Amino acid sequence: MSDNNTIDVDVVIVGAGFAGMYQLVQMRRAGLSAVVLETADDVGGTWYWNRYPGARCDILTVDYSYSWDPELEKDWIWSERYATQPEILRYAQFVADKHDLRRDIRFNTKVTSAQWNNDAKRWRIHTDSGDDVTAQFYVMATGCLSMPKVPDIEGTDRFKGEVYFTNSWPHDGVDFSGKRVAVIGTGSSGIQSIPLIASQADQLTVFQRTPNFSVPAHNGPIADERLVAYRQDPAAYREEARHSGIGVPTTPADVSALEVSPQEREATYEEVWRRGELAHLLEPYNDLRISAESNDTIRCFIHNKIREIVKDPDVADLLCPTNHYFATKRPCLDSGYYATYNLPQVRLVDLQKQAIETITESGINIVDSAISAKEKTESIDFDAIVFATGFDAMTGAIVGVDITGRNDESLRDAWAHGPQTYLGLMTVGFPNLFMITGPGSPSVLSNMMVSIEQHVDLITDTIKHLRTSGIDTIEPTELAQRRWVQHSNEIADLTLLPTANSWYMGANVPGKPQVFLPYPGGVGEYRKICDEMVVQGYLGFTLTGANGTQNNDGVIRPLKPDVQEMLSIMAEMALPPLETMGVEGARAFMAASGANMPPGPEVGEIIDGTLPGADGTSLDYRLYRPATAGPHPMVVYYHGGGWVVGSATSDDPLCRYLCVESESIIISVNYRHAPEARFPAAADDGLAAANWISDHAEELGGRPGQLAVAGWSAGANIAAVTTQQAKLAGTPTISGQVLLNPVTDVSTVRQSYIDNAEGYVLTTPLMSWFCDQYCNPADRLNPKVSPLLADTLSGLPPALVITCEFDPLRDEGDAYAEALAAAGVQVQHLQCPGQIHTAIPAVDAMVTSEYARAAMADALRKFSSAAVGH
Ligand code: N01
Repeated sequence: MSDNNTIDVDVVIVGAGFAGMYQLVQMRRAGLSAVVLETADDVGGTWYWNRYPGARCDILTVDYSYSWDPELEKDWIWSERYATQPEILRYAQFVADKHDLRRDIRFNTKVTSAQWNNDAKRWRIHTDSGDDVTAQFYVMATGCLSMPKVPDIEGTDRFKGEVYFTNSWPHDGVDFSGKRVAVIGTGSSGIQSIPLIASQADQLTVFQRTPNFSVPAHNGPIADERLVAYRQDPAAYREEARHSGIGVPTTPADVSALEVSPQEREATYEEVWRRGELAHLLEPYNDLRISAESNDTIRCFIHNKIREIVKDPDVADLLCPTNHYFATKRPCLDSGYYATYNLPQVRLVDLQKQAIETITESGINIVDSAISAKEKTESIDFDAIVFATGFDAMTGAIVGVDITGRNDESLRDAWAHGPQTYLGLMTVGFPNLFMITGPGSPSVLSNMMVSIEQHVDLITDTIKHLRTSGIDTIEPTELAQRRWVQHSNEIADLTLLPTANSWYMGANVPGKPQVFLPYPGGVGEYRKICDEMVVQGYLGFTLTGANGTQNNDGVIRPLKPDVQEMLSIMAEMALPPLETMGVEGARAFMAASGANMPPGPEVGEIIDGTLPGADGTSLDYRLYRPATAGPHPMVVYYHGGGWVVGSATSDDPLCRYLCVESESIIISVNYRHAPEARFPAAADDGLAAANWISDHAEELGGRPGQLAVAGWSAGANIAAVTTQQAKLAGTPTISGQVLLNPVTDVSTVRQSYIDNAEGYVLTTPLMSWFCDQYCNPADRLNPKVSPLLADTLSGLPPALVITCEFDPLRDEGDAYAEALAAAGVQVQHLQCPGQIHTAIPAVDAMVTSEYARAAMADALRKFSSAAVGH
């Protein structure tokens, strides 16, 4: 204690729930002085406040237990599968007693504000007791669902009867016998409490704004099979949980819900319904989180269950969630919830049809939503109103404290448009402030106990590292934080999660920015990311100490999530490099793997034909015609494949996409391949094909004078060369060029050949092999293979040049775009961060590159309309 009202410690921890308690243990173990500040008069956090009837865990309590004290595994035996709130609170108290935690916890102490002192490199925390704490490290262990949502119903203060909030329930309980009770809200708290309140009350009216999915808990003794796995080797069991998806040992499925018969699916859903575990509900199929069609199968299954249980079909209908997919809002676990609506004293008011107009002194007035909002239709009197209306989740408790960081910036302002964090752990501008299970970490999408322990261990190891390395402060970099937020959102966007108005999105609190709050990539993957961050020297953090500043700026997951997933699958397949397969082997392999790609959209018509190449060889083409009335603008498309592999049909999905989205005829033309026909055969065929198509525009259904070229990789090389050759020859007239990952300089020496040499499908050795197959060293300076080396690029048609960050060809594509622009050519240059060479043609498979495909189609439309104008 430095003066009467201030204590100085190494670490201040806010909150004495499971997170704060374990953080205190770890700080003591590390030999650091720590104090915990807690508003309540005892430990327990969530389990201290949420004492409503029926409050229980919705993760098996055997999983929802600390793993850091192996003795606890023996000392504490849960009485049920899902322990009740009093039992979980007793567990927290038992741990506090066993480890004598209370001596370092200041109860009845609410933190009001906190300021970072940049000179002292310490935090000063103010409390409502008047005491201040200063500390080098400040840990917010305030929980994700601890700040009650402010009631947003007109007249809430007017009611003269009893008012209860599920999230701050009276300690002595409530007796609803003989009373007329209203419950507002049908989230987990409402769904757990409603059956018990109904069993006491004279009348119960439930006000439901959104029906929720709920599954029966089938509570009782813990299933033997689960206990066997756990008791055999508790440490291994816990370790499996740490590397799982949601922090509970489960076996991920590898089959889609749509790949099995309806009978098999039904039987599987019956089985998971019977098991009564949320963790297993999304487990049976691998696409319930990402495919609307698959999710519909489980949605319908639960609807049918509700209709089986609830006798009144109209009420059953109201209870069936139809405006969101299963698990896009947090699903609930219940004990007799749906059957409660069969009781004569229970009434369900659907707030989609009838709105709460106001709460009055004696009850609630509801109006029919279909009539004028002011027209009162019914007034219901109550003795008690229970608000089960939820929380300002994930951010509420953190910004509820007035936190001021470096540069006097307030955290509230910094997060005005949604929380900005690196790994959900720290935030820029707030040195040495850690959040346990903060926004941007798996947190509420996981077994909280597993996520809490991982964060506490990480924070502890970090503080120990700083101490032993003479480092005073740690803070994320802007880049690391921005890209983490983006990465987390990109994963969410691959799922159905952001489609619901959920508290995961902040949608339940009026005015709250709507962004997806937790990290949806799973606890195992998240743990791996955090471990890699540490191994890479605290990548994404700036560390400052007496010896200066280490700026470890960087991005921990630079690849787009779907690209990364695809690369992991390919890595598991351990395929031999393409260049080792021989020419015929490579061609056969590419043809076979192309057949497994999603087919792309339907087009109006496909015609296969032939046209003469430069030496008269017959070249295949495939014409894709839009379904709309023609004639259409035309695009000559050149496929990728390093001048060695591929065909007129090998980029079929992309050609279909471009046809539909740009409303153009796409003619994918083959060209002679190397090594049988070496340079300049492919280049000459490219020009010959463009001329032939231009000459036959009308008979092909195209509009004469509206001819663009497009290509991917070596095909983009041919497209670029064709525009140059056409300009020199004066024919054909080309309205624009779309160059996707173009080869523009076959010297293969640029930095991107070093940066992206291996691991991103197109490798530097493969590219060298392609070049060797196609041309001699002496040819490589020829602009017909290295269009970047042309004497001049001026006068070429407008271009869209797309390059990908993790592509050996990146730098030569970038250089071509810059050279075109320097030569006065109209260029749109799209650099795609986190993408690889093969991502953009993968229509319907690689979602994060959709914008680049859309840009290609958009450019083609613009080229043709400019050509019309011309
Ligand atoms: O809160 P909620 P909760 N007028 O936000 C409705 C965890 N938890 O306390 O969906 C009318 O889920 C609101 O309607 P809508 C668990 O993670 C765990 O129940 O926004 N209605 C919704 O129906 C859970 O998800 C356990 O349209 C209004 C309800 O109130 C999280 O805590 C137990 C309204 C709020 O549901 C939150 O659960 C309990 C208004 N003005 C909680 N405002 C376990 O089992 C809101 N609503 C471990």
